[in-house]
Amino acid sequence: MIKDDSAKPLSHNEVLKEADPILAGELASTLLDPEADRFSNDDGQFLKFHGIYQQDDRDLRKTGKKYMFMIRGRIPSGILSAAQYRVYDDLATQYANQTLRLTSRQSIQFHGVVKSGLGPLMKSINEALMTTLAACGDVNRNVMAPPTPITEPWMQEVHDDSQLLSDALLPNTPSYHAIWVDGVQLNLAEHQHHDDPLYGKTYLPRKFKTAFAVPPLNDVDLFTNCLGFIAIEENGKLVGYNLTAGGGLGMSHNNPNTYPRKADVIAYLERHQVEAVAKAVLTIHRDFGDRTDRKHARLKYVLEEKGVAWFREELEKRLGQALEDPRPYTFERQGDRFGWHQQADGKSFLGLFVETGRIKDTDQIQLKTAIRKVVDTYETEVRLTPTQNLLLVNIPADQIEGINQILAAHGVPTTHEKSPVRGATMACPALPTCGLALAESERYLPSLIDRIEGLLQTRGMSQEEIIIRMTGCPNGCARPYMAELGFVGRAPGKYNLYVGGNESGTRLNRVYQESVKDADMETVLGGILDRFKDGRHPNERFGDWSARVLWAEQEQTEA
Ligand code: SRM
Ligand code: SF4
Repeated sequence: MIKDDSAKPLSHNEVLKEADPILAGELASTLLDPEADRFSNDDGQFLKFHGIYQQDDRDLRKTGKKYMFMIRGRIPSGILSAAQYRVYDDLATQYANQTLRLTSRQSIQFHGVVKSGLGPLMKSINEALMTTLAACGDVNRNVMAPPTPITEPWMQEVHDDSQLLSDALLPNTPSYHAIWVDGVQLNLAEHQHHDDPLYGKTYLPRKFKTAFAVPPLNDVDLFTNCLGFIAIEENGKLVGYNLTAGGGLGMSHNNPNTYPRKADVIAYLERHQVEAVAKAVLTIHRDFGDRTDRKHARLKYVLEEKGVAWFREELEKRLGQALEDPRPYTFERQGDRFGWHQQADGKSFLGLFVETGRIKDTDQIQLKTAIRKVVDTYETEVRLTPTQNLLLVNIPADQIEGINQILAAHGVPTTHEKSPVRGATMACPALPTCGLALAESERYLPSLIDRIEGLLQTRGMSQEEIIIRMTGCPNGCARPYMAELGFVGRAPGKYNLYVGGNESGTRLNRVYQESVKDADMETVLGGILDRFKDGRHPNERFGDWSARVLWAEQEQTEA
């Protein structure tokens, strides 16, 4: 049953958007005020639409709040030319904390930018003809598409379609350019009636996420998106897509009205219908999403409560035509390919593992310097993956040796020397930047993986790949609910343990044990791995074994 929202008041964010449809707030005047180290809380909500989060360093909270900003780029399909990568790298060095944070949606975040650096950083991104507009906020976010270089000519068309949607679903507020490029505070009275042709005055009830996938690879985690397109190829041609809708992962502990949800496969559409279908799905969210409760405002709840049949009927009504039923497809795996690989055009690409997505220099590995040197020397195109890794692509044979030398000189492995289990990890940033974190994630996972590697080694399973993802709270930013083994922060040093996701990213996992303490990880995980080793079928993956054995046990206990 859909909730009857008529009697409930609109959420505060709705009131803000209604009052200021150009999303300008007092941003430009606060930006120009040298005395202000932060924006008001309400302006903080507008900042998000511009790709900016107001944060404070949580390590320093005991001595008072030190405000800083996180800026997220909008990088469709994660593709960056050498020149564009150079801009991000320079800005990270000049204004952020000397690191680039690759995100789980093929983008880059800057962390630790102080207010005096915010204006120059934003201006530089725009001057380089890039943007942060709609990287966050109640709009369509960065559109994802497979980053691996194409193996068939038709796959380029999937990229073209993802780029088309990325542009077609952008909001058209005049304030972004005015504030960050011209440094001007727009007069709200003159723009009070601004009405975005797609989003209307109040935009969407909540964030909206879009991805394209090319089977059998599900490297974009398609079913976690609000809107998804599964490429359907016939006789070497892209003929159309299966449409998916209603995926999303965010939930809150102890609130059963919130939950991760896998998208439904709704219908088949022809290629020329992509934009119309995307806009119809987006406007269904716009018109039916819950604007009274932001925890219940995602499109997934509309799908869950009104049903797939209702959704398809509403979609077809908006399109003015019926759609075909979905066509057959199969996903087999997710994740990235590390090391050197040949492309279809004879050139090569190199997949680099970036632990927890953080490109930085350490004493042992100078990853940031090394990538920059490769990009400067060879003008190499960079691609960001949905699993927080990086590909260097379109490399002619005569550059391979030189690239290997640069990377080796900076301690960066070019073959995948990390263990398979480490290569299949993701962690969200959590502390100290994320205001919502309940526990560590990015700073904790690498050492936990050391311990898990130890557990696997003593059991003779060091070549075992287990997809492991961790987040510092239940919002699900590193998509832990699709992992074979997921850790979700509950409190400092305590994590809910999830098991049972699969290699193809088509199955949500389930909670296995709550509030596992850091000190108990070896005992709990060691116990599970012992049982996995003894009870698995030949070549059975950890996630499949967990779903077969551990879920069945849970179901028996609950019965
Ligand atoms: Fe996320 C909020 C980081 C992908 C679900 N996410 C946040 C914020 C902005 C915290 C906040 O609101 O104050 C985090 C900033 C932390 C920091 O310090 O940088 C944050 N999310 C991230 C990133 C950087 C995680 C990463 O490890 O890469 C990802 C940026 C992607 C991008 O480039 O756009 C990121 N977030 C996701 C994903 C995964 C995805 O989209 O594929 C999800 C789960 C899928 C989904 O949307 O359901 C996700 N983030 C959330 C939620 C829960 C939303 C919900 O429906 O309840 C929040 C909380 C919120 O929006 O209120 C959130
Ligand atoms: Fe922050 Fe939670 Fe997202 Fe991690 S999952 S970045 S802790 S909101």
